[in-house]
Amino acid sequence: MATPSRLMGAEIKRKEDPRLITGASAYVGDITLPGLHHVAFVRSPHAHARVRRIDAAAALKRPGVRAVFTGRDIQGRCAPLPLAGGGEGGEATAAATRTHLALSLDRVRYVGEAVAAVIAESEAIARDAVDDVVVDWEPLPAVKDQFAAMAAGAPLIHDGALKNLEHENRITAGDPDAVFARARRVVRQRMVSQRLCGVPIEGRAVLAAPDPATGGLTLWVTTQAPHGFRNELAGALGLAQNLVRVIAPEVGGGFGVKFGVYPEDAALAVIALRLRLPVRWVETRTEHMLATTHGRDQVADLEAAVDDDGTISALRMHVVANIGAYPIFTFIPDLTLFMGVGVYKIPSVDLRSTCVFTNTTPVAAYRGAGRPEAAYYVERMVDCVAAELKLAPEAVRRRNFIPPGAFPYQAPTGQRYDSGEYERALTKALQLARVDQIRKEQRVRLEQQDRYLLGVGMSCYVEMCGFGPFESAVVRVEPGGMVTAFTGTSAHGQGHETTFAQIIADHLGADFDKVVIRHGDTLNTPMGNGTGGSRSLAVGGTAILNATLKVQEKAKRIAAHLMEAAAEDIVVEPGGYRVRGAPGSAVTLAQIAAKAYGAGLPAGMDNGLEATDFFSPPQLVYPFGAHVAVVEVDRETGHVRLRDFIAVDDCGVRISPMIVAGQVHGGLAQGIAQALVEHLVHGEDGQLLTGSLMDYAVPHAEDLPSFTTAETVTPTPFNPLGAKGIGEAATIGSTPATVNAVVDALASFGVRHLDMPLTAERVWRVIRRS
Ligand code: MCN
Repeated sequence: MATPSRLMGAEIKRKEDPRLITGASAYVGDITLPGLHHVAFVRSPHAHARVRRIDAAAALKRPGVRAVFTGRDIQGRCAPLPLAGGGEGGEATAAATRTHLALSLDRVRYVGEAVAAVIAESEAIARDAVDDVVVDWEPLPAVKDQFAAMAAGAPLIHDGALKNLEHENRITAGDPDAVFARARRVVRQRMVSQRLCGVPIEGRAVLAAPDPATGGLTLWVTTQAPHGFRNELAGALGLAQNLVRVIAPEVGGGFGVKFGVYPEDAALAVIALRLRLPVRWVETRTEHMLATTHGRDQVADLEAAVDDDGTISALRMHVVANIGAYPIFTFIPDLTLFMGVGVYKIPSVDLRSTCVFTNTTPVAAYRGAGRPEAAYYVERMVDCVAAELKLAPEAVRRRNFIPPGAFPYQAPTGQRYDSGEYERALTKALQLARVDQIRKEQRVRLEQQDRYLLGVGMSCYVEMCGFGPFESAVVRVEPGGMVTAFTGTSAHGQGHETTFAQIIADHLGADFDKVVIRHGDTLNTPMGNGTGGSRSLAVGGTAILNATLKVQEKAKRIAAHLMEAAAEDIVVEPGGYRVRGAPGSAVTLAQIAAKAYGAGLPAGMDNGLEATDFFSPPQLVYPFGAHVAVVEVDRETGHVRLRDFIAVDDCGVRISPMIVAGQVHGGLAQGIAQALVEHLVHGEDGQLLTGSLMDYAVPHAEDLPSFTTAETVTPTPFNPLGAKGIGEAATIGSTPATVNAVVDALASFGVRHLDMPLTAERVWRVIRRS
């Protein structure tokens, strides 16, 4: 590191919080423009239906209604939405036959799919007028789950396809068949990672307005990746990219569901262009549950070949994923395969995935996206192995860990794990949890037939993150010495303004409070890849560091010129640039900036003090950790109380420990919620039965204990910060630890596995059965 850290690694309050907690900043729903009109969508009440006719006459008569658009009004003005597909290395089928339209023309494939948009003077009028639009539906047979969709004779969701199969993938290494054939024991288990909803505090919203300056469009959107959004939308509209400006103002959480151009976004863009009006749509919570992409929804069959001492020598896994009606981010099951062996040295693998279309809302990224599923399967499997061999779960883990000396570790899944010390994290977590004491208490309670059964569960996870292909940064010292930086990441709760300012302040000798970080506007930020996949610090933070170092190098040369010293002798210290060994002489960044924008610079040096960097990571980074959950299960009611949760997470070097702790807290809440309460449920006919927060359980503060968080620090050698991601890590580790704890509490009833969510009813039924 070129400069000693002062702020990096320090507990610093977040720059963005004063405006957020005082409600002083603007979300899409707060933005208004002269002539603003409002849009509401007519959505399918059927999981699968033909659209025979749409009659908007009554809606158009309602006072305040400006227009009603159907798919015909969009046709020819917006291409079908870009589709993901094929996965990484997977084999795609039926790709040519799928089209995803902004407003469906003649067929709908899930409840909530939009077929018409009402444009009115107010949001209330637009919503009321939606009920006036009469659609003549012809319901068709629907399939709601992946197995029904793959059964012979299942209705085909996309015309021209032979099956409802999107793509399949397979990773094999070693000699799994031979290892299984001679295995002492084979442990098998089917597991379900159920469908979840994103539920950010702010739902999706978009405001599209014609831009008179260019003849194009400006959009304010709740997106995690404004540049990607702009490029996709411009492509669909046939507009030049520089005619479309995308602004992500304050965004109230995303959790992976605010990626890409949604049908509503494209529809609003066309409406704004055609009517020459600014138009806004703000999602309702029910629309969020129905029409924003869901997460998870996989069923996995696992088999482990094990020796008597707990060594796992081969793993087979087949993941069957329900990807919903339209293919968006269908590489997520591939990520599950890539992380299939977790933290363990398992030489032989046969890992398969099958992505299946169904008549449900599309499934895409949700915090962790594919890696929580992988960690859940392998960490539950290890507990199943331990139970079958009557070994302690930590003993099976220790026996199979990839040892610290093996890094960078070439996993059989093709991943190259950068660095790790898995046993150290587990030992720390078990110590913090005082596991020996818990187990003593557990025995006593069992002997005394206590009403509350105690359970302790653990998990050791590793994830892949820090995705490329690059991230960008511009760092500019203004003439007055304050710093403005622009990043291609797009935070929506993660606190980049704070961490990036820490990096800049330390390396430029700048005042932290005078560093302003700008993001989320394609007009003034360099092309970037947004925020997701816990990439922003490892990739975007490195771009910030690199750009800052380029500025520092020039600032040193100007300081040397000002102090008549050699540039190599200049050191950056808090508040100024000094000549090494000459404590008296110093210049401030403001003095350097004044010179940089003034006259009399050294010969050959240009004016200005700013630099750009595009950092392309040489490979991914692999954070890891160990989590321990302690639960009490009420024998009478089946209710699970999480008594204690210990998370030891290793994200390499931490720039902002307070933000890291906050990310861990949020991640734990989401991972634990999958284990215990959250589940999007569809009826047989494809109707969503959990269409509001009355039916879909999100965790409350009172459901969660005060978390114990700790860390180990294993830097990555693959970026100069030594930093790995933390945004998803705690979601990944906490789900299996919690389920393992509940299963441990129920072991005396002969329970070896229970599918999530572990609601009181589900647990009570299993207790009653035994
Ligand atoms: N950080 C740090 N030191 C590290 C690693 C990270 O100080 N070694 C800091 C970073 O500077 C950043 C934060 O921790 O301020 C998270 O960084 P990172 O792990 O790089 O993740 P991203 O910023 O790319 O965030 C994405 C990640 C994902 S994928 C989801 S989903 C998620 C999450 O972040 N959604 C969130 N955290 C969320 N937090 C909030 N409040 N809202 C969401 O929607």
